[in-house]
Amino acid sequence: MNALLLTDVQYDFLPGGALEVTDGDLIIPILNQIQKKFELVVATQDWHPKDHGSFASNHKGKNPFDTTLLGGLDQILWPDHCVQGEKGAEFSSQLNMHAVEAVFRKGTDPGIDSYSGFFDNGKKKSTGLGDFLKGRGVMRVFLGGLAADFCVGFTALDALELGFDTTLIEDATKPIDQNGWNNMKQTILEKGGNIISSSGIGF
Ligand code: VGL
Ligand code: ZN
Repeated sequence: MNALLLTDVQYDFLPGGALEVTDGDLIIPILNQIQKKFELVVATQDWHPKDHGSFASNHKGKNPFDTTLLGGLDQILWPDHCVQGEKGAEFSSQLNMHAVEAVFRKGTDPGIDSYSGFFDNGKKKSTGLGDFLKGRGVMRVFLGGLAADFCVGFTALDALELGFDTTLIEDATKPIDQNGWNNMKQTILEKGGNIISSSGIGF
């Protein structure tokens, strides 16, 4: 069974959002188009409390994109984004959510960030996504969404570690930073992941 994972297609990562990804909106028609090829579609949602430790605003004297230590881990500080219940945390109304069977929220603990849809950055807590997919008999996962160099990439790396055959759909994702994305792609390929174009989905 093949599953499609829609990663964080939320207003704050789209043009005009608090942590906007350039051309992030261009992936939405592609994600809508490819959903019909999959028997299972799930989504992740970045879902932070206002006092989240990844927000620069919660660290005196720090600015967005500065770094700090959070819970003993290196942390990039972000603009406030995807605050629980706010517009920026909502899925784009352009994204077709009808076929999405489950949504996995992440980043809810103020003391740790969570890029991957499977685990927080310290691998302390699981979201349940891995068990859900395994329970549904999923062997192969395909990924798209935002942002390529953070949440999509780290979700792909955890999927590989959990033993899923993992494929990133390159035209269905966009990065915050192109260099970071080049490095992430390299790592995904080295760990056995696949990177394809949506036109190359072979079923
Ligand atoms: C993300 C930075 C902070 C993402 C989430 O969805 O890629 N990036 N929070
Ligand atoms: Zn976040």
